[in-house]
This record gives sequence, structure tokens and C-alpha cells, in this order.
Amino acid sequence: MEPQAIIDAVKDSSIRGRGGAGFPTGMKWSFMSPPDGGPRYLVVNADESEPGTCKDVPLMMANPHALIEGVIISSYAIGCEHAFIYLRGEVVHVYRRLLRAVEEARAAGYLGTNVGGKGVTVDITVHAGAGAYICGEETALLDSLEGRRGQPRLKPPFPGAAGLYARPTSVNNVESIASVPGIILEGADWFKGMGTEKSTGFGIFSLSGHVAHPGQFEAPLGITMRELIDLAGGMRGGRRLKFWTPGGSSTPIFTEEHLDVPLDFDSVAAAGSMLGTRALQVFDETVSVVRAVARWTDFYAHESCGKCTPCREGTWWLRQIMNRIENGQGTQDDIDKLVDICDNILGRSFCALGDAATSPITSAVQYFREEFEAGMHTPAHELFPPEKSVLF
Ligand code: L3W
Ligand code: SF4
Repeated sequence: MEPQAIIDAVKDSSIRGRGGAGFPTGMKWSFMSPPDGGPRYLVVNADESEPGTCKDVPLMMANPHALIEGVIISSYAIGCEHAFIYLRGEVVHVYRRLLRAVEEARAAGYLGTNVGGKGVTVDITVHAGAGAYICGEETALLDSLEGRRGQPRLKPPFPGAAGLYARPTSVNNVESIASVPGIILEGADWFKGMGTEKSTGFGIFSLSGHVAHPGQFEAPLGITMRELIDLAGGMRGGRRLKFWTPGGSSTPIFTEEHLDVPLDFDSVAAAGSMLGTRALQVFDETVSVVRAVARWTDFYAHESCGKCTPCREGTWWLRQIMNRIENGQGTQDDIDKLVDICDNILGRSFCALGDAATSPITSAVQYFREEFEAGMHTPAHELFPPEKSVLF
């Protein structure tokens, strides 16, 4: 196939990026600046760090060659001769597995200067980061890959115009790229035959928490949480679902009333959250929502890169208030203050991390305000003893 035919097939499949934002992959490729004889890059974002997200690591462990094959085809399509896989630093076992798979592909003639005997050049460098959540943001990732401190860049220019080493770059999620070989082999119509009209194909849904059999479930987009919990053997110990995240901790939480929302990009957005990375964390009735949200807030305050004031200062203030409420030492105006600080971070941060820090808080206050009010006099661990959440 000619490179443009591959781009057209991916466009025609309507696959939307699997890294959280759902931006159409084929469109992202065609937004790259036209070839000018200089280098062009594909960078695979394998910095999976979103709390609850655990799909890319299992995918790379189970079948690293699905990703390698996707990288080779995608690189050929966009005119990239040197691709990078940016992996989070903590997963040393995955790093080793990818290095081995790259060696195997090279030995088999699928990487190098004459791929498939057709004079095509493609090579892959696997790079392990140092374990910062912000390096999953595409431009912070590029800075980190260039050897700088990972902090987001101003966009535009988007990476398609000026990315790695200021050259045209496509940054794509592991699962997006690993889906490309299937689309080329089976055709765009095969892919579109699954999922919904605007969220085509299938994806990996990661169920963690209080279900009988947590794990990864590959299913068409548009499946519901009720169906997925059934696939996971139901709620652990037959207990009642209290709340869950559709796309990791960065997305507003859902409750029992959202069990039948189709898990596609548009339906989840219409119901007030985001499909994100399909990181479905399940919490039953024994869990304090205040304690869960306080842990996420600690995470965002710790991972804030410090570049912009609303996020750097705001996440710290949120953390202090959340910890007061968790410890039963909240004050009368703490809930209003929480919501007000969230309002001042949302839309005023330099990147999505600041916005993300507010999502679990505002949604939890919306659905479980009484638990936050209880935090003015009773510690969360007395209302919801942690030992009751643990079932063996
Ligand atoms: C060219 C334009 N390109 C947009 C590209 C842009 C990027 C993609 C999406 O955040 C979300 C975030 C997290 N010309 C373009 C263009 N692009 N306009 O499209 O861009 P954007 O800004 O919508 O999103 P993002 O910065 O990529 C990702 C959410 O995902 N999330 C986080 C997940 C975490 C992981 C992980 O740990 N692996 O994925 C979960 O929900 O909050 O909203 O490539 O360049 N005009
Ligand atoms: Fe850094 Fe947070 Fe600002 Fe993003 S929002 S640039 S993580 S300080």
C-alpha cells in the first residue's frame, strides 16, 4: 500500500485516540506539516500513569509485537524513519520486553534500512522516563524525551507542526497504534462494524476495585458499565455499587444511576463525564468518597509540575481542605471554599492536569455532599472503617 492509502484507511475507520482525549487518529496524521525532506517523528505515548488506567502495560506485556507492527506501519504512513516509544520509568519489566521485541523485529528484517526488502527505513528507540505523571501530557513528554525537565509547552504549535526537535511529530497512544495493523488487515469497515457511529471499534476497558474479577476486558465502545460488571463477575461479596470512574480519576465520578450510559465518547460526555482511558474504578458502599477523593487530590498536588499558579497553588489548597474534611476537622465554609478553588483552577490552568484535579472533587460534592458535611465533625475512617472495604 502507498502511505496515503494507509492514512486514508485509518481515517476511514474513524478510530479516535485511545489515550484519553479521543481525537481522530487519521486526522491527527493528516494535520502533520507536509514533508520537506527533513525528519518526521512518530512518538508512542506509553507513559500510562492515570490512576486506574492499566491497559497499555498489559497490552505491551501480552503482545509487544502488536505495538511494534503498528509502529512500523504508522511510521511508513507518515514518513517517519525513526520512531520513539516513551515508556514510564517504573515498569522495568515492560521496558525489557519492548527492548527484546525491538531486537526480534530487527533480526527478522522488520526494522532497519530495508524493511521487507522494499528500501523502507524504520527504526525504534524505546525510552524509559523517570516517573512523572505530567510526562504523559504530549508536549511535556517531548521535552522529557529531548532531555529537558518535562513540562507542557504552549499549543499551538501542535506537535504535528513542531514536535520532537521542533520537527513534525505525531504523538499517539499505545492502544491507538496497536489497533492499526487490524484496521489495515481487516479493513476500515470491519473496524466500523463495531462500536457506535461516532465511537467506532473496540477498546480495552480496565475494571479495578470492588468487582469479583478485576481485569482488562476488550469490548466494543458503547458497552455499558452494567454489562462490564457482569463480565467481571458482579460486585465483590454481592455488595452495592456506590461510585465509579469512567475514565480514571481525571474524569467526574459516576454513580449507580449511570450504569446504563453507553461507554462511548459522546454518551459519557452527555452524561457529564469523559470516557478518557476507560479506567473503570469501582467502589462499593463501604468506601468513603471523601477518603478516595482525598487520595486523588494528594496525587494531583504531588504530580503538579509547578509551571502555572492555579494548579501549583490550587492543588495544594485543595489537598489541605480535603485532608481537614477527611479527618473530621472541616470548617463551615470548607465545602464552598473547595468548590470555589475548583472554579478558579478549571479552565485557568496551563494544561489538563489542573482541570483534572477538580473533576473528582466537584462531582463528589455534587453526588455525596452529605459525606463532606459529615467531615465537619466525624473522621472518614469512623464513618467508613477501612477494614470493611477489604474482602479476601
Ligand atoms: C493538530 C489541532 N492537532 C488537538 C491534538 C493534540 C493531541 C490530541 C488531543 O489530553 C486527555 C486529557 C486528560 N491541530 C489539534 C490537534 N490536537 N487539536 O489532538 O488533544 P487534547 O488537547 O484534546 O488532549 P490531550 O492534551 O492529549 C488527554 C485525559 O485525556 N485523561 C488522561 C489520561 C491519561 C493517560 C495516561 O495515563 N496514559 O492517557 C483521562 O481522561 O485529562 O483531557 O494530540 O495535539 N487543532
Ligand atoms: Fe503544570 Fe499543573 Fe500547570 Fe499543567 S496545570 S502546567 S501540571 S502546574
